[in-house]
Amino acid sequence: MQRLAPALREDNVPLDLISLIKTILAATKEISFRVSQAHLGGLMGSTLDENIQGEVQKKLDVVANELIKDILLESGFVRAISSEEEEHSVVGDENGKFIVSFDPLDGSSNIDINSLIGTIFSIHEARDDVPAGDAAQFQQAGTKQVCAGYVLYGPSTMLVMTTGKGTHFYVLDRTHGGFLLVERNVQVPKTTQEFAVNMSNQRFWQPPMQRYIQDLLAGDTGPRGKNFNMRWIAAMVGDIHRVLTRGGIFTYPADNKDPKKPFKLRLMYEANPMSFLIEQAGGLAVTSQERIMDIEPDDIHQRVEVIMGSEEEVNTCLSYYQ
Ligand code: AFP
Repeated sequence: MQRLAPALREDNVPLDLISLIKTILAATKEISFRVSQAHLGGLMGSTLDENIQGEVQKKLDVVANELIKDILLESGFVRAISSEEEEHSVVGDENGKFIVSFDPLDGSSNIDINSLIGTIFSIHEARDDVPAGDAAQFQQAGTKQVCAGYVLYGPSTMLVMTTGKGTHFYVLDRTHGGFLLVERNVQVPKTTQEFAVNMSNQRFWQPPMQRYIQDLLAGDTGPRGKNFNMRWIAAMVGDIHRVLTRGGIFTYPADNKDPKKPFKLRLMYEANPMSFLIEQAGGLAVTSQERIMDIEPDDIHQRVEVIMGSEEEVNTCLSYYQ
């Protein structure tokens, strides 16, 4: 099995980007170890603080954020970083070629139940026309990502990553400490009979999504004429990993539960990197109105509606909005 760096060189990924990727992965290997230690490492449960999103921070959220932030800022490769756990972007090295957005630990509510969690990252080239600390550094569409990926801390620790030349799966080999390529050019099946959505929000959705899910639930006696299965892991990394592995549609639709917050998922460090991975695997990633990666961001913590996965099913879902 091929190691990570030779696999990236084969895809003609520039050496400085390979170095940055290896830097991020060094932090994720440490996070993977801390996650596996669970209670033994004294990192279960919450801190007494809330993050910028108004969510209670878990101790592991804070540790994972510090690990990635510190290693990136010391590396010299990044001009600025933004994280789910940081209110503002943080300036790195003036000569750094890249900016990185990340969710240090996605699916935090799964930490205490020993279920799937992961780290999501998205890399853009830094803009030379604005200062490192300028908000405009991060106002770059998803189409401009040069790399995106996640590390899933599951029964095995897996890296799923794209640099724009397909989406590839790697597994952390603990015997030598590196990620090994296990599947090149993963493809999301075009059709599916599986969907992922938090059904408890059903009454808050817009009518098109209500009708679409109702028709899935009607199964072979309804207009779709086939039965659908439902899965919800409550960690986007877990749900998207399933979609990349065996197909499906994943959605976090707009809802009116809190009129000030119609969307849940974050564009820069959840929706954009996952969209890049899904599109590179032949799937679709959209809102009910547009392609996610075309959105011009105006804030690092911006939220967005998400519908992604198997091409035919995403198109069927979109047809309910037309
Ligand atoms: P956290 O990373 O803040 O725990 O949120 C996870 C998440 O953003 C995404 O990974 C899940 O798909 C979604 O929230 C789960 O949302 P519900 O709370 O509605 O299940």
